[in-house]
Amino acid sequence: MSTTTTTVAETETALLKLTLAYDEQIHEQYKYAAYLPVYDEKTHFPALQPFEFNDRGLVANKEKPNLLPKDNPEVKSSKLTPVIGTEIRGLQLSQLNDLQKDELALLIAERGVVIFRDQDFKDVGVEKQKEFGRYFGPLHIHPVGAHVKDNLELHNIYLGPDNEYRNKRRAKRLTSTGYHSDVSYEHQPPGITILTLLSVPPTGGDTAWASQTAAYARLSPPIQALLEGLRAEHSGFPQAEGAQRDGHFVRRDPIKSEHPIVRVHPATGQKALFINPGFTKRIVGLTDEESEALLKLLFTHISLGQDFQVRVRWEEGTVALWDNRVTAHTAISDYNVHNPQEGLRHGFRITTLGDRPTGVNGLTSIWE
Ligand SMILES: O=C(O)CCC(=O)C(=O)O
Ligand SMILES: [Fe+2]
Repeated sequence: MSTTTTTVAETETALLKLTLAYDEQIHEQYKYAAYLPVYDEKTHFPALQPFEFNDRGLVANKEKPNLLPKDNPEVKSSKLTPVIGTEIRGLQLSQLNDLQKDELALLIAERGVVIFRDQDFKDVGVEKQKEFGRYFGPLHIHPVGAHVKDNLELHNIYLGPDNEYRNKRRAKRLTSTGYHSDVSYEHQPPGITILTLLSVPPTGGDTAWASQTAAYARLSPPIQALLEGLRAEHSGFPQAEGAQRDGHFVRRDPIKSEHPIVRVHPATGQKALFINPGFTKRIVGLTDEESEALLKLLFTHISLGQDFQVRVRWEEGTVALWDNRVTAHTAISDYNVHNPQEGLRHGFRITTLGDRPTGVNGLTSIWE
């Protein structure tokens, strides 16, 4: 990765140390240069504090007459698969009113992921983008990731010839894919994530989601019953240690949480598996061998279940919104960043924090 460190005068007394995670010369003419990845290497954040979460889906009209009116042929909604994923055309996220946003929150919870095509969202400016996200929950600031300059709530998605950070970290693996639920180690982990791509490669760079509701439902009743009584540990430590090893600044100290393995969604009441290969390390109360065997079974189940997954191809103007409580997802980094024909893939993620996970029979998340 070629990076430069610039010291920018923030105020007359404080200095902001900013590392650019891209090469300025490559992107001189780029329309979204202001969204390229940087690292603020000075601002340290305290631990996130508990907050009361109000799921917008709870007050939504289940029929969704405002979001998906039956008498408006302009608004086209279609299921991408029977199990997971809905695609919407003919609506602008940037113009939704509150009733529509409430119904959208419920739709995302029900369908796992909702794909909006032909959006102007990438051009409405950072303030409007953040305001839209905040409707669904407080915005998460990633503890280690690159972000958009002056906007730590905009987590950066960029792989290019001048930034191979993510590729390099996975160089020793057979595949770069890895299913996860965003920062699930947080005590109140994310509900809805909003991913906007600013540049889309002509082919490749899809994203895939797996339905954790379906993954749970497929399990046999004895295994479901076993898992419903258990919690698993989700850890932010390996991510922070990896970042530190690579010379990156850790802006919030890493934490762990013990979340119920079967989570009940507050708005739909549906049960979903809440473990993922990205951040779940062990099942609490089991021996190491039992925990490893059971997690291996579940991770394989999630990763191989093509019949409860959806893979989405990005288009110019696509925005994806998913519910981390009922899905796992993975980037598919199959394009060659050194081949200009394979193009540039760049975007930003707005991640909204959600409820303290609740499982079956009142089992809740705990932490030290
Ligand atoms: O780049 C992608 O397709 C997804 C990356 C990701 O995991 C995220 O934005 O949370
Ligand atoms: Fe993610």
